[in-house]
Amino acid sequence: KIDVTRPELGAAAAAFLARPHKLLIDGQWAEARNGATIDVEDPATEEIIATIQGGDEADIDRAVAAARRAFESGPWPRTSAADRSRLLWRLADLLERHAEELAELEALDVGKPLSKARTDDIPDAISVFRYFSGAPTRLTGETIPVSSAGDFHAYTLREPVGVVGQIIPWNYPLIMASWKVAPALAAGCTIVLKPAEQTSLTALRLGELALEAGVPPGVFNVVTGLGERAGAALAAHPDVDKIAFTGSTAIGKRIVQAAIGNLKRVSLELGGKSPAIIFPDADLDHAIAGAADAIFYNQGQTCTAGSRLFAHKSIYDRVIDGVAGAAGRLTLGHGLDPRVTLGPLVSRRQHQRVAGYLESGRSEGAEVVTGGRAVGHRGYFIEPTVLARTDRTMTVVREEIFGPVVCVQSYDDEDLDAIARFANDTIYGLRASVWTRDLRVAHLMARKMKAGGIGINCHNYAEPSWPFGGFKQSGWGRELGKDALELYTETKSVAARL
Ligand code: TXE
Repeated sequence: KIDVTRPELGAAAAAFLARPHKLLIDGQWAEARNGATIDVEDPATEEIIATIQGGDEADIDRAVAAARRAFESGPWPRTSAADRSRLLWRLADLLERHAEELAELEALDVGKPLSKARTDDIPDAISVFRYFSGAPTRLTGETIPVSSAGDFHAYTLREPVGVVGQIIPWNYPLIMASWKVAPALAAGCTIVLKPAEQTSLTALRLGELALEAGVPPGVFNVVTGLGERAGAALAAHPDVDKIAFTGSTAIGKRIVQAAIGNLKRVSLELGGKSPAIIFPDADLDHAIAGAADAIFYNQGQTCTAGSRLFAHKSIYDRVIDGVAGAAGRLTLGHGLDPRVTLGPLVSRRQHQRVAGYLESGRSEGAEVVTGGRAVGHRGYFIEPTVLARTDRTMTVVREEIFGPVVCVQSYDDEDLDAIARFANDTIYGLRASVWTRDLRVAHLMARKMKAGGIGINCHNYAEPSWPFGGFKQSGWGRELGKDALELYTETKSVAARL
């Protein structure tokens, strides 16, 4: 039985919820032109907690026009690097001042445990703004050696790419906003952000705080609305210079098609089916706890989630018992309840999708070691689930489930190439982790795995300075770190005859 009574919100979060939620366009709060609204649900209780605007093509048009004006004739791209830096730092300070309010809103909106929103989501987003506040003053071109050095002086400039559209998902709303907004602002771009329709609250609060920090009108616009309306319009818009997207691989492909019209720049951070590989020599207590956290963290709704677990035959039973034991120790309930360590999934749709995968795993012959069911009389809860005896032919092994469901496979090979081939057998390539005490094995496997991020004795690692992105169908480009600035700048080459 799951306790889904919603604990009281703090005064600041309650006050935010009670305010009207509008679109941020050109520094003003506006209603959607078509009058449409979207109800925002508490995924633990299915109650409506707020109503946001259902922006569409017309609102995207207005926001893009504002961003264009701000880019061409506003102060932002011409603001000194030092001032851009100061503003980003100030925004980070404001987020920090409102950290508890943001954590409560995030926990309520996504369903995630408040303890994690407090220690991870909000501080991580703040540190991304702090990291990129250092970027404007370090964003430099190069002097280029040329063959006729006496006659020519050649150099490059790094210029902002222009008006940027950013579409983000619902699993880490404020973190995803920070990964996209902070580097774009640092580079001098202007932005139209389209948050996920399920979880737009903290993006709207970020909009308020950006105005308070002094971001000029039109530089940061937030248009809430459905993906197929507002999102599609943004991706296709002829006056958007770049689109950055995080979400499903299926929609990522549609973004690419929509971007073709004006060949806007595209960066994509898409799905994953990431392997965690435990070697027999690993510190098993540590590896088992790590593998469990790799899948159950954020209810499994993490693009890097360790959803395929590989354990050597000699330790397979112990790994299964250990991960199932960790699943059994999780407490399901309302994210705002301090005892809760596993919240509901974000939406009815996601709940149905994951329940469908559980059904498919069972019918394809996977052994349900623990969990395996939707639970609770209301709310979108799924038991943390361990599926054993899975193999590469099963849908649950091939497709991203995006729920607290891990598929365990055993291997008996000693050959690292064979193990890597086994674990690389996926269309995705976002993350891979290897768990071993043997440095040679760890670093050789790091080279052999086809993934954009490798964890050695860790899995869902992220850090503002550490580039993040995927191989294969997990995406294009790298966010965070210096690489993120590549996404938001054009290199201009200048040659001068002397
Ligand atoms: O994602 P969508 P959904 C995966 C995960 C999950 C599945 C479905 O497997 O089960 O995707 O989730 C906007 N044009 N990931 O359906 O639809 C949408 O409004 C432009 C992995 O919620 O991809 C939202 O803002 N935009 C992922 C964003 O795209 C469109 C995180 C993501 O929604 C659009 C989320 C369109 N036609 C889901 N349609 C990760 N990489 O972490 C939707 N959107």
